[in-house]
Amino acid sequence: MKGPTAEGFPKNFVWGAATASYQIEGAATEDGRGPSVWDMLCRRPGAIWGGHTGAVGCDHYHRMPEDVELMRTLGLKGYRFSISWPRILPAGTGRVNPKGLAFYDRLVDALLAAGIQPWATLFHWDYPQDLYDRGGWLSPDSPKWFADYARIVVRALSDRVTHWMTQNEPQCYIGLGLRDGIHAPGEKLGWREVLLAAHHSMMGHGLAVRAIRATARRRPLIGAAPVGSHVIPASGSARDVATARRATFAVAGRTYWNTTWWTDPLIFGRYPADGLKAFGADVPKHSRRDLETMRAPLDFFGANIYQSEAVRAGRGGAAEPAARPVGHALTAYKWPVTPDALYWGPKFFWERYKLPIVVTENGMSGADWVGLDGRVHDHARIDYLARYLIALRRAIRDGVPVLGYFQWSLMDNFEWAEGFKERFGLIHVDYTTKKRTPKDSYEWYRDLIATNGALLPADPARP
Ligand code: IFM
Repeated sequence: MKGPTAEGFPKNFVWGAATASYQIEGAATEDGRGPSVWDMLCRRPGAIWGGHTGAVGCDHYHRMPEDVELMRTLGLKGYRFSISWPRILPAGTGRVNPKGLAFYDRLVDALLAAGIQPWATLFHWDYPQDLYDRGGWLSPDSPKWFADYARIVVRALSDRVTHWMTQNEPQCYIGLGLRDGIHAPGEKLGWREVLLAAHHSMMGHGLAVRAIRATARRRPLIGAAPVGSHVIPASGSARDVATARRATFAVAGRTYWNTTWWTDPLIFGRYPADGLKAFGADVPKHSRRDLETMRAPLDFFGANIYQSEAVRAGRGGAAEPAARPVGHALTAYKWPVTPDALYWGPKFFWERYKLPIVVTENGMSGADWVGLDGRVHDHARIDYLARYLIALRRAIRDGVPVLGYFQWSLMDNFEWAEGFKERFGLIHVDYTTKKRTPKDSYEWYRDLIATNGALLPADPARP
C-alpha cells in the first residue's frame, strides 16, 4: 500500500459501496434459481416486519445495467456484491445453473466497463434450502459443499474478479439464524449444535480459501467479512485503551457477539482460551486438523463496523461501561452513532491480526423519503459518513494500513427481519415503482470520492 496522501487517504484507496444478493436482487424464482432459507423464512407468518419478502426486492436482477450506471456516475472504485449460492447451484450441490452464472458474468463485465473493481462475497446468508434440509451447517459435509460451490464460481469469474470474500458475518447467520431464530433458517438450537455449525462454517471458509487459490486464473486477494462487538476506550488514557483492546478481543461469556471465536481460528488456527472456558463441554470435539483446515493465509481483514460500546478501566483494569449521555445520537434503527469505532476497530484489528484492513461495511439507516422537491435530503447520513470517515482517516494517519472502505449500502434494500423498514442506501428505492432516486448523500459521496477524501472537514476537537 502507498502511504497516505495529503488528504490522508492512500493513492489507490478503494472507495466503494456494498450490497448483498438476497437484499437487492429479487427474481427469486427466475432463471432456475433454487430456494434459499430466506425464501422459507419470509413465508413464516410474523417472521419479517410487515410480512415483507425479498422475492422481488429492488429488482436489481432486471435493473442491473441501470444500477451499474448509477455506480459509474457515483465514481465508485469498487463494488462489493454477493453471489447467490442457490442461483448458481439450485440444490446447493450438483447441477450448475448456467443462467445464474451468466447473471454475475454480465454484472462483472458491466462493472469493469464502468471502471469499477468487483469485490465478490461468496456467501451472504442466502443458504440453499436443499442443503439446509440435508443438515445445513450441522452436516460434516457442509465445509466441502461450500468449497465446491466456491470453486465453481471462481472458475467462472476469476479471469476478471480478483477480490474475494468467503463469508459475511457468521455471527449473524449462525447466531441470529440458529441460536436466536430471528434470521433464517429461524432455529433456536442449543449451544452444542450452534457451535458445531460455527465450527463447520469456519472449516468451510478455510477450504474455500484453498479452493480460490487453487482455481483462480488471476492472483486473488482474499478476506472474510466478520462483524463483532466493537469496544472503544472512553478516553485516550493508556489504561482505558488497554482495557478496550482486551474487551474487543474477549469472549465475554456464552455469547456469539464476539470477534475472536470467529476469527482467531481463521488466522491463528486456535479457538480463544476464554471462549473454550465459557462454552466448556459444548465446544465440538475437534482435531488439530480441523483447526488447520480453518486456518488459511488471508490477504486482508474485512471489518463490518457500525457501532461500538465505550469502556473505561475500572478496578484492576476490569472494563466498566461508560454510559452515553442522555440524548446521544441514534440512527433510525436506534443504533448509536459512534464514529470512533472506525478509528479503534481498524487499529485493534491491525495490531492483533497483522493484516491490511478493508472496511467491508459501514453506514446507517435513516428516515429517508422523497421530498416535495423530488429529492431525498438525508443530511444525517452525510454527517454520519463524514464523522466515521474522519475517524478512519485518523487511523490511516496513525499508520493503520486501510485498503478501502465500502459504504453500506449502495441502495435501500431488504433489511432481513426488519423487511424494508430500514433504509441504508445512498440511493432511495421506491419499492412499488422500483424507481431509484439518488439521495443527497450520493452526491456528497461522489464529490468525496472525486477528491480522494479531501472534502472531509478537519478532525473535530477531541476531549
Ligand atoms: O444489511 C446488513 C448486512 O446484510 C449485513 N451487515 C449489516 C447490514 C445492516 O444491518
